[in-house]
Amino acid sequence: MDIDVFTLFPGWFDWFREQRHVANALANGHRLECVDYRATTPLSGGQVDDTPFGGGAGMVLRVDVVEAALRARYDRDPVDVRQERRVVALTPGGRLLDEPLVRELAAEPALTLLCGRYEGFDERIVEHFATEAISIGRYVLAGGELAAMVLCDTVLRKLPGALGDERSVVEESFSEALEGGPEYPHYTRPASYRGWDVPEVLLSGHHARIDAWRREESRRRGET
Ligand code: 6GU
Repeated sequence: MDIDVFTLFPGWFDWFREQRHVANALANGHRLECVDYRATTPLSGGQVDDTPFGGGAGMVLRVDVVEAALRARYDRDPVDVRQERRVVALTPGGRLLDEPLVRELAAEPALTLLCGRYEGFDERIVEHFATEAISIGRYVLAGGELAAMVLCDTVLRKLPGALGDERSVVEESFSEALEGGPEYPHYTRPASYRGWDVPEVLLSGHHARIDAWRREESRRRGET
């Protein structure tokens, strides 16, 4: 997987890249690189945003600034970059990121993530340079950076070798093994704590019963 993140705050990703599953993925040959919109802005003084036409609060990321950054990175018209890789604009109103979408993205060879700031993107960026708009939830973040990290986190942990134990990816919340349901509850030692006992079946060593119990718990959690 080859991920390029376009952002005004590349430094935010330094911490993210050091986290173990991310670091593992990078050590295994996957790539996560940041591109700073400011490095290639055609405007003076490092300007990247502007006031909205029609008035209103906040600033809007400019289409010419994003074009310059994409051109510098891919050496072609950004309108054509979309033919070769998925270009995701991170915006609160986009398609909600869920497990099926994560699986879809994890199967791609390359992703480009565009982070907006302030009030967001000039709509022409989303319309002409992106293949899609994605949101991580129905609330507004100050910018797309945290959403990009959430997306990278979920995608990178799907890749072989990112987690210590491949089973964690197969049988986790919302996976097909659990028929799309949430994960079953987990317990570890001590088996009894303040009178709160671990369900007896988990201590039984009876794998078929344990499996059945977990599937039932996952199904029940999915009902609410
Ligand atoms: Cl992708 N961006 C911003 N700015 N806010 C969000 C979001 C994205 N997803 C949820 N809230």
